[in-house]
Amino acid sequence: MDKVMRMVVVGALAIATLLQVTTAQTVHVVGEDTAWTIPVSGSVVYTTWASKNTFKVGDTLVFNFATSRHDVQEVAKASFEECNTKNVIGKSITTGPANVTLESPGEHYYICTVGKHCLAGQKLAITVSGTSNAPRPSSSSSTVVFASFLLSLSSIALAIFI
Ligand SMILES: *[C@@H]1O[C@H](CO)[C@@H](O)[C@H](O)[C@H]1NC(C)=O
Ligand SMILES: [Cu+2]
Repeated sequence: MDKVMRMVVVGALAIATLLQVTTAQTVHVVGEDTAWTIPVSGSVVYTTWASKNTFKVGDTLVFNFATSRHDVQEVAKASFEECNTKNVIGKSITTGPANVTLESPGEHYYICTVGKHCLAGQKLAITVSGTSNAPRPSSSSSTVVFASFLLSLSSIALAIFI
């Protein structure tokens, strides 16, 4: 291969690597400073928070709460709206803080089943998109480190094989 061709290949590989890395998983801290609790102004806190985030399969939700004060239960939409546990999905998570990995695309609903917490607004609805989404910038610094690592690795590989 001539020099120009090599540069094209290296460039294409570097871009492909970067695109792949920027689609890496994101960690979302539910409610940020509000954490996972009974929100003072009701469920709007979680609605607003969810609207500011883009959720993707493979991402992680971090529910910050103290064990035995709250829990996390995924439910079907009907149970989310009525704050009941008639249609639960999986087991409730009773140990906090808890990490939940988003394993499937679509709508996901989480409530706290302690007392009347859900009725008071401790409920979260999110929409998770599939893995084939367009890449987006990641805020995680470890992702950036990982990106440069992969880039160096691909450069070394190219230096050897071309
Ligand atoms: C949950 O995720 C956060 C952020 O990635 C991490 O720091 C923490 O160790 C995780 N906790 C558990 C219990 O896995
Ligand atoms: Cu609660």
